[in-house]
Amino acid sequence: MLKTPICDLIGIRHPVFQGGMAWISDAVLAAAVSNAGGLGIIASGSAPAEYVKEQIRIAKALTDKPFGVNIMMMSSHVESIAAVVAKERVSVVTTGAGNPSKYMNLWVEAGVKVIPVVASTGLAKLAQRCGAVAVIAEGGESGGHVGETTTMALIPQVCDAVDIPVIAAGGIGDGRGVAAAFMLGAVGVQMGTRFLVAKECSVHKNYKEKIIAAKDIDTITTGKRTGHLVRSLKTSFSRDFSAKEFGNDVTVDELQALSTGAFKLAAVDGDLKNGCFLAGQIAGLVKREQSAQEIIDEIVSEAEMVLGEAQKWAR
Ligand code: TUI
Repeated sequence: MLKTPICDLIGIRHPVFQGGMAWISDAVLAAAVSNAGGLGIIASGSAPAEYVKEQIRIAKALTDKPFGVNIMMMSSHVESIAAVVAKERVSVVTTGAGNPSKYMNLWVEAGVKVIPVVASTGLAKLAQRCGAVAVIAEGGESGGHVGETTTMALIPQVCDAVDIPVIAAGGIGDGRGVAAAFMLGAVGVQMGTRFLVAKECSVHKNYKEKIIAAKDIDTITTGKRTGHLVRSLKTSFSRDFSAKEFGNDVTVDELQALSTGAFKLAAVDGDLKNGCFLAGQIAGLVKREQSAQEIIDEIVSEAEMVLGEAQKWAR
């Protein structure tokens, strides 16, 4: 049993969150993770509020356990989605890719527990001041939109900066990662890449196959010039994008246009040529498709073992 303050705070059995991955984390995956004792999270990505409302209703029908909704702050639908999660009184809202402080009052008053994803101590402190019950500190090893600081360096600094519980994300894919995160002061973990290959995850099979085939050095970050650093698998799309952004003959607007729609092409269509396959650096560790229950049970028992043996180094 891994029992930490985050378990009681949100009413979950295991301190394991499933990351909200745009176009990937739907109600079926979220409910499977919540039913397995973790915290399942529906991603809203760039979808409209009606989609999010429908997914919340489906998840409520599939599980009586707490689940969350992730809101991408750069979405053009952020206002209406913020209202939907308050109205539906979802247990937990996580936010990403921006500053959620404008909406914190609305959610806190609706009894929604807000857990922002942060990539710096500054945003972690701001989140705490605005009423966040915890923060997810995400290192640059993670997939998708990333900060520059690694999980190893970020977690202890965020833990020192705030009094609320810290969940670690970025580069965590098994029980060793969970144990390490706990040693850095975190009381829970969030994983995206590992849950992407869950049996209950409906992402295109090409995507799962690419994650399972990936090795340690198979991800790349692009987007330095557009200001949004994004980590994805090395593919013809990401190599081409990388070459273009280091050249001078393509404008920032043209780069932005190139990436529009590429996440969906990967997740929904499995488009190996034009898709952008977001994935964390831990993809190389992910070896097979398993049910959400198997993933959580395996990770928890590995972490228990590693943590149980840890004192052998300190006699
Ligand atoms: O948000 C993510 N991962 C994502 S979002 C996404 S969609 C996207 N589309 C186009 C460009 C970029 C992204 C794909 N993957 N993870 C959570 C996360 N949030 N990681 C880092 C941050 C973050 C970074 C800076 C949060 C806040 C922040 O500061 C904003 C501020 O105003 O201080």
